[in-house]
Amino acid sequence: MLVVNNQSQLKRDYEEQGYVVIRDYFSAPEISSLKQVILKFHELWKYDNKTFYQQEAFNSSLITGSQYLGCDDRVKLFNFISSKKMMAIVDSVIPVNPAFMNTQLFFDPFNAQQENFWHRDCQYDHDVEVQQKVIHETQVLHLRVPLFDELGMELVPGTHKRWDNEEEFDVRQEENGRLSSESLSTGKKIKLAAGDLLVFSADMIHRGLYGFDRLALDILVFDPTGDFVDYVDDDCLPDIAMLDKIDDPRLFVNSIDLKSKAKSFDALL
Ligand SMILES: O=C(O)CCC(=O)C(=O)O
Repeated sequence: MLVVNNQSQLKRDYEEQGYVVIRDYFSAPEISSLKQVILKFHELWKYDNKTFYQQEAFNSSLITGSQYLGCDDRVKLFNFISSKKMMAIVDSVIPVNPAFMNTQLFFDPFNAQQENFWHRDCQYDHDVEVQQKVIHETQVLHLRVPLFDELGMELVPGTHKRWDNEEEFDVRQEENGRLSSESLSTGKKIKLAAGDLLVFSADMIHRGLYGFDRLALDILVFDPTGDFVDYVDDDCLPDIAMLDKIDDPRLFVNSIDLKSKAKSFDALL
């Protein structure tokens, strides 16, 4: 196991490149216990979302919510998300009041012909002009935990802080006859094994690499100075009874506080 004893180096690497990969960070028992909960969610989710799954899906979300998992499994998941190992990384990148946003589970599309695609997460919320601005502001952090060995992700290092070059823009936005599944000369493939942790900025240019029947849990965390509280779903947060069973609940308490501030503010309007 790699001990994260140099948190300022980790932060420096993340700030420079937009990502950090920590090999062999989680033990086999940690991954196996997480896998039990995630597979339960995944089977129930696939059954319930059969058409979507078979036609186009490549991920699900809201894993910590109450729709598919019972209290004990949710507490297990909350404890994994806010475990000492995870918080050591989160705290080094977001040192003040990091807040939990959501979880996503990435799998291979049912249709093996379905292609992956380059994107920045912010492009689904903002037009190009606003994207150019928000990449210089606070960004959401993805913590990817692969449950099986997988081909991993392809990232364009540094693009959490810089705008696309012409090739990147045309491919990502599908301009000038280019497709978002085409390769990029600036892309860097990061192969991942079960037990590794990949931390990357949601707004850097990236794409998932399909194959090996992957299953990867992404935990999304944000800096409270950014305007992301609306993305937090109440049902995905622990209730009071669950908070008592979480060893270090501050990631969730910070989201609960931000949500309640936002609600009080809305009530004033
Ligand atoms: O793994 C994938 O298919 C895409 C991952 C992704 O886009 C993300 O984590 O934001």
